[in-house]
Amino acid sequence: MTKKTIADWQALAEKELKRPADSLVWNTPEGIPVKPLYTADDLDGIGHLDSLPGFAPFTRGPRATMYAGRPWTIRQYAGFSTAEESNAFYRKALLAGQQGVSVAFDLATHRGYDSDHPRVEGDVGKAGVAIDSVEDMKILFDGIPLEDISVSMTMNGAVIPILANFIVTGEEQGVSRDKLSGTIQNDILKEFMVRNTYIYPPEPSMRIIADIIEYTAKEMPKFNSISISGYHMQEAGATLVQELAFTLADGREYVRAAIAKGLNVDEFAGRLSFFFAIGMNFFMEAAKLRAARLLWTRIMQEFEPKKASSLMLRTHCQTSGVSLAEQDPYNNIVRTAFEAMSAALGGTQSLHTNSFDEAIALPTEFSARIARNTQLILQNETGVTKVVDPLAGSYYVESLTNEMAEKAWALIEEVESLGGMTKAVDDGLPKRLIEEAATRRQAAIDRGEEVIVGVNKFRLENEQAIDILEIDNTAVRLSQVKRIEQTRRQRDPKRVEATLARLTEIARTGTGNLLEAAVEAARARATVGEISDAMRAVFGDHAATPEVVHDIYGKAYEGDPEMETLSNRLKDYGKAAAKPRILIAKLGQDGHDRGAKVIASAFGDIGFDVVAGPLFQTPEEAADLAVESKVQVVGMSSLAAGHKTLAPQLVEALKARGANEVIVVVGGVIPRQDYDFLLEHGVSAVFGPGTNVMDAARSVLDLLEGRLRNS
Ligand code: MLC
Ligand code: 5AD
Repeated sequence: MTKKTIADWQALAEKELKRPADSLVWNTPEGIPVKPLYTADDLDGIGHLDSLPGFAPFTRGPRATMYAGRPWTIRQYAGFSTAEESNAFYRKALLAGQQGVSVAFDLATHRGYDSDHPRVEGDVGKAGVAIDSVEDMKILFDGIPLEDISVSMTMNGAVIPILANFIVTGEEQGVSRDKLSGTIQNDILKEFMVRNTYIYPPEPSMRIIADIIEYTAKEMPKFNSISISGYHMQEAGATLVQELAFTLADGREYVRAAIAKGLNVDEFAGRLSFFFAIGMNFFMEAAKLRAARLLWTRIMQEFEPKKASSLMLRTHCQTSGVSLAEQDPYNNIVRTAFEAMSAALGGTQSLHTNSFDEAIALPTEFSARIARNTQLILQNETGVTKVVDPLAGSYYVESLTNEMAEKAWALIEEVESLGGMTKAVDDGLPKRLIEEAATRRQAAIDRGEEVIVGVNKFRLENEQAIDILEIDNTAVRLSQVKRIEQTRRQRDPKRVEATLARLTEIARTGTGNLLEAAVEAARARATVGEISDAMRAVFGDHAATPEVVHDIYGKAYEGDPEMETLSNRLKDYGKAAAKPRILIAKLGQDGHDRGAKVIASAFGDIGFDVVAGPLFQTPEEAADLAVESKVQVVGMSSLAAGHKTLAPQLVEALKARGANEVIVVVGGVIPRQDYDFLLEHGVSAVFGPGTNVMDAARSVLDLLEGRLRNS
């Protein structure tokens, strides 16, 4: 047989297809043209191919034996309601095969408010567990031996009081801080970009990070000082290249901050860790992790470390929340299993698999069991743990690894040319690029170009509601308030005052370590809110101005008759009444604003006047803004489960201002079980997850036209 060439293949392919083979090229959102065929030729010139696991640049994994020696940690992120309830959940999960703990705090805690603060009424205990002081933290870890179980805490805003509480909890459990193992997220740059649970402005926030790196480097050798996170970028709509590039650029910035603090790179670099999302682009996600390790080594070499571990990227991964759907939710089990497999093939060190009810609510015991078992089955039944980096040498995956690395490196260089990530964040470049990508993707989904099974194709005629976890947040808040009051009664007020004063002083002068001072305050039973306020007094609060991208959604629909009809209807309405104006409102401490941003930018392109409200408003503040800006509609976006408290309050606040005619609609993560409640409390329409934005715009216009006819 004569050896066949690519030209032979192409000829055969075109015969099969009856069109050019090039028409099979898939242009991914990353701008990577994925070809239908990869061959040995695609490996020409790729430098990393002969590397081995355990050795720099670690493309094939940070450990020599990887999962053959020790499988990744099954670390499910969880937390809800009170410390007692979350503790019971962790203990059961550990008995059932989970290997590490990962704490989800509620949004009040994230933003440094005690549960009795008036701004957090809708948030306490909702999206995570409420923690106000060491007393709560001790309950959270009761019966969980902190010398054996590693604990991850997702905390960025109130990172100083939370880590201080954890250290004191360890002490009081008899585990000194040098024995505590785990990870604190402590990654503020991505909060400014996408996750929004910041408290202070960027500069003092960077100092907090450097102080934590310094303290943990000296005092807590087993603790990972940071979890540099791209996860939330992908959730917010970033492409995989953007996620990879901005995350590594953030990492570089933190290294610089720690070095500027006087640390030697080898003192802390081995305890930096990472966190990526794993979405549905199966091979590209695995390639992303391989490329991440390769590029991190390249970045760290600049700092000339002596230890190999300083060059090593270790990461946690979580399957993608945005890839999951409310519709036909059992499909999510399948999606998550594929994503988990991809994370394993990419060589993650630790993994969270999402529950199938993700798009609707927090996991129930049942959905959490399936999510955990997905990993147990992968580890115990599929054989993926037996071989290190099984995708190595694949023409496709090696090319992807190389291409991802090259594309991400170009973006990292662009960030460098702006002066590094803090400057780039300040300039708004990453946020803007991510929002553009998010809006583009929404349009592709709404237009059916990107298929989501059960959502925009193969949709069920009748959806059945599933059982979900409901949290009575009034009860949680009242029990938290009771414990805060008890703690305040039992502590020595002078000691509290003195430790807080010292913390403020260290914040003011810039000398001394903030975490070290906060540990003293936590020992004295100062609360999370009080410790946060002691620094707020010097650092102030960070407030971001919402910006909305234009002409991305509209461009995707250019010339589309659906868009023309809707725009014309809007124009007609504008002639009969005022131009339709909508306030997109975010209430409470819910900082998940991808949905709000996408809606604001799409509605703007469709022809609404859009007022993009700031984050973290109270219902009263949003009502004031609605009245001042003379909107006819308020669209409240809720992703953190506060809607049953906050939406009725918004309706009442509008009424109290005589703005009864303003239509209130609610969109976001709203379980079907809550629709009637909201409609009975003055909400005119509810748009759940997966709503087509054009449909939502039509519904809002229907409501406006209906109101006009009845007026
Ligand atoms: C590992 N080890 C091995 C080995 N593999 N030893 C011998 N042979 C092998 N093959 C050793 C390691 O060196 C280490 O010891 C120990 O075993 C544990 O392994 P690890 O790989 O370090 O795993 P782990 O402890 O789980 O740490 C993983 C991590 C860490 C480094 C990525 O940072 C982590 O757990 N991160 C989790 C972050 C997280 O859960 N975040 C949730 C975010 S949710 P030693 O002594 O070297 O340490 C979120 C959502 C939201 O953010 O927005 O709210
Ligand atoms: N419990 C479990 N998972 C959670 N997530 C967020 N909060 C919790 C919680 N309290 C997960 C979801 C979400 C991602 C940010 O983290 O998967 O998409």
